[in-house]
Amino acid sequence: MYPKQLLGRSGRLVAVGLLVAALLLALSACSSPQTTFDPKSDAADKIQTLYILIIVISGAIGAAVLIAMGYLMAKFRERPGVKARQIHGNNTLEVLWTIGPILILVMIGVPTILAIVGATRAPSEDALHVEVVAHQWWWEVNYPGLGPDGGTLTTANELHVPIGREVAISLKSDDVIHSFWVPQLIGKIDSIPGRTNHLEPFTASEVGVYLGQCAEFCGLAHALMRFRVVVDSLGDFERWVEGMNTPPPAPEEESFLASGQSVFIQNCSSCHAVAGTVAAGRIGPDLSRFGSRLTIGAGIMDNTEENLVEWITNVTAVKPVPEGLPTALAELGNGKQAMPRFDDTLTPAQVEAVAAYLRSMTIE
Ligand code: HEC
Ligand SMILES: [Cu+2]
Repeated sequence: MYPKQLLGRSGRLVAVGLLVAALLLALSACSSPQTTFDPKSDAADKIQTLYILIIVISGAIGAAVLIAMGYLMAKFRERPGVKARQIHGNNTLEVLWTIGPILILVMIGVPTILAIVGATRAPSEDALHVEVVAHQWWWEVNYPGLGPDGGTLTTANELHVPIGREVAISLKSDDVIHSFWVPQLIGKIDSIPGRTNHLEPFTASEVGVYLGQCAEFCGLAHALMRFRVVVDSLGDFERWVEGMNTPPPAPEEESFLASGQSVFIQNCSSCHAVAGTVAAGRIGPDLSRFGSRLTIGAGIMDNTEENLVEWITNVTAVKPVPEGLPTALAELGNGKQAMPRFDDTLTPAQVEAVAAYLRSMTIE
């Protein structure tokens, strides 16, 4: 009868409610795009194995302690007329509960340390090298050697990597500390100003699009500093590299797209580059073949005509970047500037034209 005495009727209801809530919370994590329980690379697999090992061991200990506690509380509860036995030490027990935890810590510690040391291993010879530079609040992505004539291929907020080939990502920061995390593939590790950090080389095992997120508070728009890792088949990856390296066809003279291009060159090219054109600004994300990108604004909205127009018209309505130039970012030095709003300098028709021009540059 003791559980009834321990917990009143309402107490039991609350306990059941809490259990159900915890279960629902755990289940809701199953379908999240940021889940760590659905690894799609060897490195993420390793982390999951370690995680499950630790959960199982600590779960078993937690259960054993709770069951023993409940049993002992019930068995040795106060009874009228019975006096508790007074015990002063027990050598056998003390030896056991010293050795037991040591063994448990070794079981958790050895694989953990091996995994940490393994994470610092050098990439294999044919690994694909990607250099990521974190900016407030977007990601610059460079592929040394993959650009035209063996130069660097640059893009932003979207990493393409081939399936089945090792990928070695190095991380830098242009301003404050950020952190690179793609739960299903790799991470997380901080990008620190003045340092180059290296993620554990990983090999993706399934074609798909994986969500990444800055995982270190880095200012106002930190939560809106996302990115995508696109795992391509080998053929798709080659097509992507080739597409990025092919200069986009010049728009037909006097056309709508040509007017968009000239708006772009006049208003945007000081900050943005489009490979194969005169636009070569480096302050904002590289917009080469922007039409092939999935998202806008460091992964915060889908790349649609409507969203792009909204972004260019008034960026501050969708992302809390500092307003006006020179900006708070510019005061940090570093030549940094935020994306300005264009609703007072461009007409709606001009915004539509420049949006159409950017979206016209796709990869077949
Ligand atoms: C003063 C520099 C500056 C100018 C001028 C500028 N931008 Fe930007 N732009 C930025 C910065 C910085 C970002 C990154 C903002 C962020 O995501 O936090 C950005 C982001 C973007 C993005 C999203 C890129 C991505 O990878 O998702 C687009 C599209 C864009 N700008 C278009 C334009 C267009 C079109 C113009 C001209 C009409 C323009 N920008 C003018 C600095 C600028
Ligand atoms: Cu960040």
